[in-house]
Amino acid sequence: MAEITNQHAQATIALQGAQVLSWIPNGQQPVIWLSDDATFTPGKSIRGGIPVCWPWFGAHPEREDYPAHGFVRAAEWEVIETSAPDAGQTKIVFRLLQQKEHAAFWPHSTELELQVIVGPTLDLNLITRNKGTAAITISQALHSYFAVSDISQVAIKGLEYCQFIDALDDWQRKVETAPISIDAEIDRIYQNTQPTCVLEDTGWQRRINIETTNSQSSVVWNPWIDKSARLGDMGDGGYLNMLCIETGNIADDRVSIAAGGELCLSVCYRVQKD
Ligand code: TA6
Repeated sequence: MAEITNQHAQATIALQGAQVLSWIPNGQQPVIWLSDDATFTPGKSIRGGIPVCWPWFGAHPEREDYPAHGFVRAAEWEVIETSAPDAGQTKIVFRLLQQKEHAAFWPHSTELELQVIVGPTLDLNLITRNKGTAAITISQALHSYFAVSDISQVAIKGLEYCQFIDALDDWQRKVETAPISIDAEIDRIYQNTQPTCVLEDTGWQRRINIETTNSQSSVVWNPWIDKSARLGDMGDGGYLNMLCIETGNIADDRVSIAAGGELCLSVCYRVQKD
């Protein structure tokens, strides 16, 4: 783990998956949720934090035997840079360690880097470099688990009027009509999203502003009771204190990167106290 403490915040990041596990701005409630029952088993994704889903989101389009959400969240990454850009922030840069077995899933020459900047905001830049001679197409997401006071006291604003794919209703396409409140299992892939949305938490009297770059798709997920039981690592009542709002390039928004090209998917989390 990389443990970061600076004048603004604390953060913990696992080298496996370059997975942010916690970000706590000083004097505030945690922003990122980690399951009480999370397991730290090499090669197994950790429940909570910000898993990196790459180079496919969800099930692989052709091979159902390939790991869900790609292979990098359970792979080893290395730290290639640390610095203190300014104003007491801390920057740490991870690169995916190339391993032979990856070629079976992904026979392309690519480089994957995650830049994490910890400060008054939390900033992530996921950079894909296509080192090959042909274009590649990927889908991806920063699968963020947010900590909430109580799931009945939150609402998501900024996805109204967006089309979404309902993973719980035969992948049907529907249109969002209002701010989103959660009172049951939800699993939706929003398309053509705006660069920003907000998670309002009246219980903790705060808003988490989610500002994105190069992303037109967001996923909203809460497993609720039955799915939590099936997953087995959500912790007792964990679904009451977490909500995933994931920033990505998914479904219609999957992206093609030209030979020699690169793409940077970015997100910035900014907490505003009411
Ligand atoms: O992002 C939502 C989702 O795709 C859900 O369908 C659910 O499966 C979740 O990801 C967690 O996936 P995981 O493979 O971590 O159990």
